[in-house]
Amino acid sequence: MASSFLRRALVVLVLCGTALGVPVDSASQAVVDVDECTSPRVRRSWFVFSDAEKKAYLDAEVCLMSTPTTLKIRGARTKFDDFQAAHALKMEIAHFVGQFLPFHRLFVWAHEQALQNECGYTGAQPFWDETLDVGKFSKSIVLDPVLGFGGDGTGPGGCIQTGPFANYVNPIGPGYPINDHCIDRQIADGASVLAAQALLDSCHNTTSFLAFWPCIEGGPHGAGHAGIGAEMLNPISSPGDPIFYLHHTWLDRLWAKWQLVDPEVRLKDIGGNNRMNLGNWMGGGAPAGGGGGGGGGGSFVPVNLTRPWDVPEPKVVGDPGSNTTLNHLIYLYGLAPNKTIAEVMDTKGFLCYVYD
Ligand SMILES: [Cu+2]
Repeated sequence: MASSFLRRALVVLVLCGTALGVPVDSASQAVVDVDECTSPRVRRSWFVFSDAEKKAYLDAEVCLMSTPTTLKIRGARTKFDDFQAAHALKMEIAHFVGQFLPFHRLFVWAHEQALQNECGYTGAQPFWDETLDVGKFSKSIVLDPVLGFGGDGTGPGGCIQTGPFANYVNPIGPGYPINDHCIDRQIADGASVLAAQALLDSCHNTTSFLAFWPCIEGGPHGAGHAGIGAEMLNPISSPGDPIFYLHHTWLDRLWAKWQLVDPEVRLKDIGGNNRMNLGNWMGGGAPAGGGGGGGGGGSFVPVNLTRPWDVPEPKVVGDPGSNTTLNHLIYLYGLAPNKTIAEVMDTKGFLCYVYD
């Protein structure tokens, strides 16, 4: 009882301390119970979804796309856009940094919550088992024109022409600019080879977070972004393609599986730099593994990473120095309550899900 009170008090304390300089919504001021997870949701592969389950998920995403934004994060018109907008604002401290995996874990969770709370979705967030599509993303059932995310982009704008998202007008991107455009893709089957099981195994066999995280970010992460291409390959605006969430849930699953090999140690193992070295993208290359955080892989496209005047430099909050610790605060501009990395280390904490 006392320790539970202490944990809650700490959460409140952390939140109050972050009001300075960090966008904090009213929901994040609430005291959050970090202990309750009696029946975790089970996240399953898209490949085992029934047709009805696929349709329910796609319908819910379309619903987010047709629900006006309430957060009004830079450039956003819809609740779907809010996620893309928040990702753009946070880009500089969310990739090639220690919070890469924890940040995207909370981000995907917030999206799953939005599907459920805003659009009545009753399932859990599915993932894309990319090992089944290595080297042949273009033929994946995930891209089915009816019960999937639609196919490759075609024509001058590279717009997707099929599927439930074909007519979506995306107001953000590519990159930081606020620009109406379609969801575009440029599938690169060659780049998707980084999703290979052998590469995943080599990541899974690492024994420290500082080895595991770059292994995932460089290879399997790059595979999904570069394999789908165009919007997905843009490190700032990639959540403009809804397939982003299946890809990042897949990466989150890899992390969760790795953590469960030695939970005593790995549910507390975190580290890394807090700010990325922009040169990782500017130089046209990718770090360890050759994939790149949505910016590398086999078809690198130079991306302008210079923040425009109306995008403030994202602040690092919670760490005493320049390295990522469990106290690092993950904030999502109101998409979800602010959380420390410590709070998202275990998917069976307040996040309350497990993987199939
Ligand atoms: Cu990202």
